[in-house]
Amino acid sequence: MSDAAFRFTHAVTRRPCAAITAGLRAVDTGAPDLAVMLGHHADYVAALRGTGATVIELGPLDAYPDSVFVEDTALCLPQGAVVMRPGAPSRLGEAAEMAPHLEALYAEVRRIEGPGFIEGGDILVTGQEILVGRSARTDAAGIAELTALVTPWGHVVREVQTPPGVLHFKTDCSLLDAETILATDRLAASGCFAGYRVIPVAAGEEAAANAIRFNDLVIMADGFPRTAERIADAGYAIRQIGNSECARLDGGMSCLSLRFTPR
Ligand code: CIR
Repeated sequence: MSDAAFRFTHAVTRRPCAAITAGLRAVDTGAPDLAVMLGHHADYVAALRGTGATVIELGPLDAYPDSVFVEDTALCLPQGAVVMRPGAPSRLGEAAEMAPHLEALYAEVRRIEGPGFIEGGDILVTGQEILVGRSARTDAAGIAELTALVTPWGHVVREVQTPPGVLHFKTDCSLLDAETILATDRLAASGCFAGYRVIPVAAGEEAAANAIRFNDLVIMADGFPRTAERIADAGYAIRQIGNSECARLDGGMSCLSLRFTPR
């Protein structure tokens, strides 16, 4: 089992833009408040930096309302990065915006050229494999193209299913360590985590499942006390960050960064 799945020297984030009020959402609960979101975002970046990592903060991109959710634009592996092809038409251009930043950090950057689609939120890299959930944003052709790109780097890709009505695979799960996954019951019930230790989020706290393990910290959204207690009881150090505004746009802790150790 390798710690490479959660020990990182670098992260990339992007500050939310004024157009965030037009971000995609499944259910409209009102526009996010940019000032509040900026505060949460600053706390998030500080938590990443506090683990000793270098955090590259990119500037706001008003042409792309959802551009704060950088995770969907790329998959960053030790051997190289793969620029995604988002399935949301309004987000397609975000991937091209990210590519030069990755090229500055990595010797090798590959691209999903299509016709398939794939978003980083559907990809969970564990200590042993890469799980990719088929969803409304990620299709079989996108997964096949990713598989062809990363298999030569020694990775094993396994296609799984994002639950119907759930935005991304990682909306419902997170890696806590190389063999431990935090997951909702609805996702774990599919059997896709056989062979892993699963810590279930508490009933009614499904939105807590989108967390990240980043170096010594589990960074999770605040407001989920029973799930936080379960994670702490399992021995992990937790940092809780406000997520009220990103949650209005179906975003959470994983969406806000690319996390990696370039070779
Ligand atoms: C979207 O619908 O694309 C954004 N509003 C939220 C993206 C969240 N990203 C993620 O889960 N990786």
